[in-house]
Amino acid sequence: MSSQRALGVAVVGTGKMGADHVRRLSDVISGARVTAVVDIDAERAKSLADGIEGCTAYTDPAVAMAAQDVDAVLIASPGPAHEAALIEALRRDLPVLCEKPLTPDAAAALRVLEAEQRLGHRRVQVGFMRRYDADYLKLKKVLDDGELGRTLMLHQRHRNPAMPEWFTEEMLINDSVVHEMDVTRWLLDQEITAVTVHKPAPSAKAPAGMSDPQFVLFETESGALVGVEIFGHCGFGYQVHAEAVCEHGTVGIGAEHEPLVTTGGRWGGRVTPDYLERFQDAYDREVQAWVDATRRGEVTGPSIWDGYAAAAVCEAGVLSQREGRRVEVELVERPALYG
Ligand code: ISE
Repeated sequence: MSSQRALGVAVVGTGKMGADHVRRLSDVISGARVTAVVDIDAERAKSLADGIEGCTAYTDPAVAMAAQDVDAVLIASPGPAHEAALIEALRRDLPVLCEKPLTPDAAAALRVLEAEQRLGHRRVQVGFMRRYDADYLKLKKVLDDGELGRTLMLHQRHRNPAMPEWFTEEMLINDSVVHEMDVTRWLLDQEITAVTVHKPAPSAKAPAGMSDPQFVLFETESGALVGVEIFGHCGFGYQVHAEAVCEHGTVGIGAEHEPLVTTGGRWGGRVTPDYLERFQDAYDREVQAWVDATRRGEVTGPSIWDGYAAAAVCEAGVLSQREGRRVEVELVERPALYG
């Protein structure tokens, strides 16, 4: 592909996240255009494609990837559909941005990792968008600068106002805490070695069959302890906090994202309603970075190794959630391709 031509992107999956990426690629990102949208719901795909010049609707990702005007693939379908789409994209040596989770389990992630290794070069960026969030980048910089010394503990809070009715208890780990798994590995630059999930008395808002909130404890290679509160149905808004406790001080983000207003003898502010708004800038930066790197012929950002490592931690987390015990994380040896 000539670096002058806009990158033709096939967006696979047009649910909440996929539709938002279609809008982003069409209206916000430079250097790319949506040439294909893919959804098992043919009507949904068609109604999206109809609104975009030069865009074709498909129901089969493999057929879309074979189209002449498709240079790259953004996968935003549900997790269980990722493996087949990733394997097909890798077979065609197409650049991919794959939403998290890479795959629902570590075995599937390993199969994808092996497919990329057979190719001999990286092709896939995994959509851990918090790595592109301005607050998280500042937090990472303070830790990397080293003045605070070693990180001993991380406190993280991840609150959602409510989850869709199909959201399961396991998804609190696989779909939500997976972000804190990646953030922890990235901030501390090390692997998570064990997970223990604790369940306090549930909120009255917890749906049947789901203990909500939960407290997830990670142990890491250096002996750091990382606590994550995951609350799926807090009711009041979307909040994500992180605080690192280091040898010589602490550094935190996410306390208040919105302006603080004082009036009428009171002070306060708005809580962001959902992750699309809270992380809008991060998603924009992430997708722009992917498009720019792809047009330069490079692959940057979180790798399949990061997706695999998070999947292995998720697996340990779901087992701990089910059995109420500490579970160790097992990883294969890190291949040279991933540094
Ligand atoms: C959702 O799928 C996301 O990825 C959001 O970032 C996360 O906050 C939410 O809990 C997930 O369900």
